[in-house]
Amino acid sequence: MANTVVKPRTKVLPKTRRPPLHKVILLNDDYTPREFVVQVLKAVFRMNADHAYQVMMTAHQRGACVIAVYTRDVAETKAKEATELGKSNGFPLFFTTEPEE
Ligand code: TYC
Repeated sequence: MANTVVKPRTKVLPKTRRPPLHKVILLNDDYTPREFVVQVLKAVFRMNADHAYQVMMTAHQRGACVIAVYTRDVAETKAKEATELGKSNGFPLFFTTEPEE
């Protein structure tokens, strides 16, 4: 048989790795008004009033609170935007990011 077609025996698996996620963390401070923190959480992280209040109180009582996970770019952009909102209103409100383990 001159024209035998040989099928490859190895299966090609698709590469479906998801990008690593990064946490956005809200830090407590003694100066930013609670209501302002809630407004920022609603505006930048699209939280409803109840969730924003809970997250703000967790940071207030424990010192910090993980508020969401995103791809690195989105996490860093949102943390920066939220921190800038505080700064432009004269508050030391601070959001940071950290890769998820
Ligand atoms: N601790 C602030 C106050 O008592 C309120 C606050 C809560 C500030 C959470 C920052 O991440 C924060 N006015």
